[in-house]
Amino acid sequence: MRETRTSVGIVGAGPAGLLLGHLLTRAGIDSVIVENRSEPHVVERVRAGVLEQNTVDLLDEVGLGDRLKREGLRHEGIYLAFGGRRHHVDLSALTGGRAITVYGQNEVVRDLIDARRRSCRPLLFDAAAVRVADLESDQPAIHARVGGEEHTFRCDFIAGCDGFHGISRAAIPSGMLTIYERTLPCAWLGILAKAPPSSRELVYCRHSRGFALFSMRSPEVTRLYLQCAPDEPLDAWPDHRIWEELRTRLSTDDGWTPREGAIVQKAVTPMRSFMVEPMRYRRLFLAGDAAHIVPPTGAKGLNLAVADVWRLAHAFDGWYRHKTTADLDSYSDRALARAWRAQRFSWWMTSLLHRVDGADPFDERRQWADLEYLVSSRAALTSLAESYAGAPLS
Ligand code: RFL
Ligand code: PHB
Repeated sequence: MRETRTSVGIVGAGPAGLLLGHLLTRAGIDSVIVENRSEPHVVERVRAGVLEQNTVDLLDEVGLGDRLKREGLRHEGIYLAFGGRRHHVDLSALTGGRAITVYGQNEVVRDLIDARRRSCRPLLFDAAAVRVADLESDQPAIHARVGGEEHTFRCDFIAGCDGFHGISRAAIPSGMLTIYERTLPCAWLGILAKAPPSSRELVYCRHSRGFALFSMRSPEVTRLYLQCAPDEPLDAWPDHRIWEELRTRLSTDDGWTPREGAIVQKAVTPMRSFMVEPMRYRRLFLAGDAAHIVPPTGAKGLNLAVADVWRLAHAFDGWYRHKTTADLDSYSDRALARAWRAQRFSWWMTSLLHRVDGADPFDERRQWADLEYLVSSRAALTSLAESYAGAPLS
């Protein structure tokens, strides 16, 4: 068995773990990242697409903005569609110039891996953390299997950035955490299609047959989602049925409809809300999906992961530079405050736009009234725009 020492041991090379590693390198703090999946798997995994203004600003500020600025698609608005009409929401005008950028999560991950390689700091793929241990001591350990061999990483701190199904959260003694959880009674069927986007901006659609979302990845690739049942078998959705359903839900009376093309990827994603409190146990800190999951309707998951590790890197910097624990001690409360706001917003967007099986006519009329009010009120639209474009990091 081999043993290595590092300052911060990071479990998981998703956006949270990789960005934390990058921020620590910039602060001169040593780290090791262990990731149980292979590099191609991590780079090719299709997930989020919408970056808030502050996520883009941060990535740019820390030297990761080149390709993002060249290839990312800046959107100053979104559309809300219902009753056959599309309503434009001018995010930028409503928020004093803030906007979102469409840039695939896998591209962010690719940029982060490249930066890590340039820094020559350890990033180990196919290296599953089996256990985090010695959490009661001031030198906790990550036990991992690296290339078939047992390896121990002895650390000052551990960052659990290993997503919802990771091992870090589970290592915290029972009774120390409070969990808040809701599994939603629906899921999203998502596809990537080789078709130039037929709208310049995203279209969030409420339809009596269920929610649909028109998004994109590039001037050649469209990303689309359909609300479906959580146990929906993919076999039930041949390509022609997906397009027919997307056309039915998304097409509007002005003649707009999604452009079709070859479907190159499809998957069903369950929807859940999940929060754990606190996001810290002694020298183990949780960040990103390891600590919270929001339904994807508000496009907040990746952005929250970025906000968490920005805060955490700052706190580690304070400890190594000045031996102060103030920011480490406030990390959980401050990260949770932002996460709960995102949870609130994602929940609201989800209930505004999704069909609820078994909803009675009262619920349906109320949902409709919510939408009518939203698109007719500058105050309501400003509230939506403020949350969707994202609050500055603070
Ligand atoms: P990740 O990305 O899940 O990364 C965790 C990493 O940890 C690894 N791991 C381990 N490594 C070593 N040892 C172990 N024992 C390990 N166990 C796990 C995993 O292999 C993985 O590489 O979590 P992270 O970094 O916190 O990032 C969170 C984001 O991935 C997530 O919040 C977003 O993708 C959510 N999301 C969206 N967020 C947005 O901000 N905007 C969006 O537009 C948006 N759209 C989406 C989304 C998520 C979706 N799905 C598929 C869940 C759309 C979809 C469909
Ligand atoms: C995406 O493009 O994948 C996407 C966009 C907006 C969301 C969720 C996902 O709310």
